[in-house]
Amino acid sequence: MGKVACLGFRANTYTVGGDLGWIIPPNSSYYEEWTSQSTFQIGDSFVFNWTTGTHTATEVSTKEEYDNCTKMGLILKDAGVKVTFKDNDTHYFLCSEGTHCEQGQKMIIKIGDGIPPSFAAPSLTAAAALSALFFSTLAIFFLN
Ligand SMILES: [Cu+2]
Repeated sequence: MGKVACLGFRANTYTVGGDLGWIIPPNSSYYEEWTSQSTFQIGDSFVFNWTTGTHTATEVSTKEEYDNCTKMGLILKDAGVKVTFKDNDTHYFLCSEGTHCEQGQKMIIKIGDGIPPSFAAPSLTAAAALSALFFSTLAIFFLN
């Protein structure tokens, strides 16, 4: 019965870039187009494959670093490396070799709504504060 809880949840494994793999793409929007073909969910995995050249799957922290091709971050150097995401979040990947990123070897992976739980939490706190305010207002009403 343990697997019943998983009904309706199907994690997928994607090969980044499809048949092309993770290389300098033929056009700079290639990976943007590839990611736009799918909606990614928690539990999905991504395999970075390349058979020619030297590449990395480097995850940078911010959109700014991504836009600027900042080549510092979590660097995964092995072809065939598989990355699995466990939370909704937005991940920025680029290749840190030479000018590969500048030539379009970069990709944004959005899991779910792309908003990490740590950012979703404050809205829950705000809702709790709002209901506390509502109940205290109610209490004052009855006291009068
Ligand atoms: Cu590269």
